[in-house]
Amino acid sequence: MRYWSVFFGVVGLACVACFAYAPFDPEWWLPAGPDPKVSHLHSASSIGKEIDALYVIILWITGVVFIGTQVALAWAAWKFADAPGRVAVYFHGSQRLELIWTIIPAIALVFITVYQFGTWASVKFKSSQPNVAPLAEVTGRQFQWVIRYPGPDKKLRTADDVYTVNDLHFVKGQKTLIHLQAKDVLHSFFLPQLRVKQDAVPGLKIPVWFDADQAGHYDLACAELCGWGHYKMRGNVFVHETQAEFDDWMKTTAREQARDQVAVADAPEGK
Ligand SMILES: [Cu+2]
Repeated sequence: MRYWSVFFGVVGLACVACFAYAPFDPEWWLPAGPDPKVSHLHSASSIGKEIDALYVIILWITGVVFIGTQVALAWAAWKFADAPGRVAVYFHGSQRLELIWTIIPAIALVFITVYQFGTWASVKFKSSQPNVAPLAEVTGRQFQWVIRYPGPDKKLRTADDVYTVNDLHFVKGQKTLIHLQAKDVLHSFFLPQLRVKQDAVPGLKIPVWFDADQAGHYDLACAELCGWGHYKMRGNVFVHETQAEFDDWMKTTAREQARDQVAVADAPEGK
């Protein structure tokens, strides 16, 4: 019976075919920026390109191992298929084999740990944060992202603060810093096209920075299962082409916010 050998061989070939096809379709693997012509196979953020390069290295390592094990599996299933009169051989483990399959993965993991360290430092270390005033304070709560921008006075927690829910705005090409926090449980601030993922932890204010080299619409998501309404924490990121465009948006939003507050204050009792 050599069906299993054929089966494992075909599965291996199908996976290799997917692997070969992936570079030709930007939606297959890593999410790209809004303009597929510019961002084909590239994240739209400066740090995202470095992170993608790490993914590619890891894909090569795991790809080679996968193909190797798949070929070995198909070969063994073929060669040692059940045959009339053949008796199975019993043995009690092999120290040499166990050493080999412990040491090789350990070397691979240590290599990845050391190799990615520079990227990790440039994403997460305080010393690599851009030296700019925070754009906004982003608070995860069940089940929305509340985003609070300092108003014209550039100070947070004053009367002219501007709020949005699930909508984050910033300007193309600018290194942008936010302060991330959580009100109730753990959430995870996730910008897939920009390769940003950071847990929001109750009691902590965590600085997070990013940028985008294309204007347009991106996704904001919560990547931590935070309760029944987790799916509602899907938001939007709008990257403005220019600072002037961003300022216009901010002014309009502030005006609408002021109008709504007046409307609430003027509403008759009980409405
Ligand atoms: Cu959440």
